[in-house]
Amino acid sequence: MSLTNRSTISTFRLIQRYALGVILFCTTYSLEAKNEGNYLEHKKFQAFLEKVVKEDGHKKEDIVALFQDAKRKDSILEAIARPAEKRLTWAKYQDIFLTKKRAEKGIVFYKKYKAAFKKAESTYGVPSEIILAIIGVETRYGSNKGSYRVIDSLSTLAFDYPPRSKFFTKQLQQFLLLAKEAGIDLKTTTGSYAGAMGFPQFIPSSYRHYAVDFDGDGKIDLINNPVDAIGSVANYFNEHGWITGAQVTSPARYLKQQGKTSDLEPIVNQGLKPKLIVSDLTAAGLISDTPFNANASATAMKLRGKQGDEYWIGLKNFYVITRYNHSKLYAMAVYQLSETLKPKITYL
Ligand SMILES: [Ca+2]
Repeated sequence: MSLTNRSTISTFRLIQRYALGVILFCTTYSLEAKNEGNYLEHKKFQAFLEKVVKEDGHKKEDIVALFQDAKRKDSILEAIARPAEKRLTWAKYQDIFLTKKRAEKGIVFYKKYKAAFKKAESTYGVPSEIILAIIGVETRYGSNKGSYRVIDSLSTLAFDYPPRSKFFTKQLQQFLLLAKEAGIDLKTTTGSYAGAMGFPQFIPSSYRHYAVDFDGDGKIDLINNPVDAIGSVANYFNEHGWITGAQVTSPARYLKQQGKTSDLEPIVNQGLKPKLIVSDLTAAGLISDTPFNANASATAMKLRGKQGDEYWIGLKNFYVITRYNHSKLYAMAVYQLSETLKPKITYL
């Protein structure tokens, strides 16, 4: 092979490689532009920018600078499309949240912050085991507070997730205000795929309205301060109507009455709000294992458990737990974890 020929071949190969490189670069770039590009040119961002400058007095250049760095994340869109509460049965859900390990870690966490739990209980009337179970289910007592940058998750959901765009645009607006008030770093703060932050996973609007400075150091910090988190969860429950000392839920049995053809379907799983009263459920053949006041507001649930269908009657306090996360599986996991923890922390 002559030098000339070799040189021609290598030039050809170089061109080939270059062309391939250009194609690869363009493909990668266009994918990145779609998946990870910033939001400055996005129509919804521009409307948002006008709004927050006008309503909240932010400087336009500050917001633009911040969003130069905000990225759309497809993993966030995938996560919100299939939340655990919608795709899992109760049998599967309990395997995740009601483990021995989660209960054991809860006892360790309680011991460490016992004084704060006691104070939260006496200040807000919410039992320690409920506060503890919330923090346990949300973040395994602060060991998993979420790794998405909040600015990315809220931008992605506000600007690129039409079904919840309105809600997350509001959360994004709240996040900017929260940063000013609580000294949160807008660029580095991380949380869940839905922008929930800290030990108790408060979304920005909840953080602004329900978080409290429970250790009195002059700062409200749910991200690094477990004491503020404990007080804030209790305050959230108190503000949502937790009734001190009242029951939460009870398993029930379905006794089909002779001669009656109707079944329970029209009354079970009819939303989270307790719209019926206990005597309505009794009349339909759903009998609580625990004695309840016949006039108490109640909701009837049927869950697919490990041994087949389970019936439960939820009272007002069960509904209050669902104000934290609008799911009966979530509230049931919190309740059952709290019941496991209760006898173990009572005499600590
Ligand atoms: Ca504090």
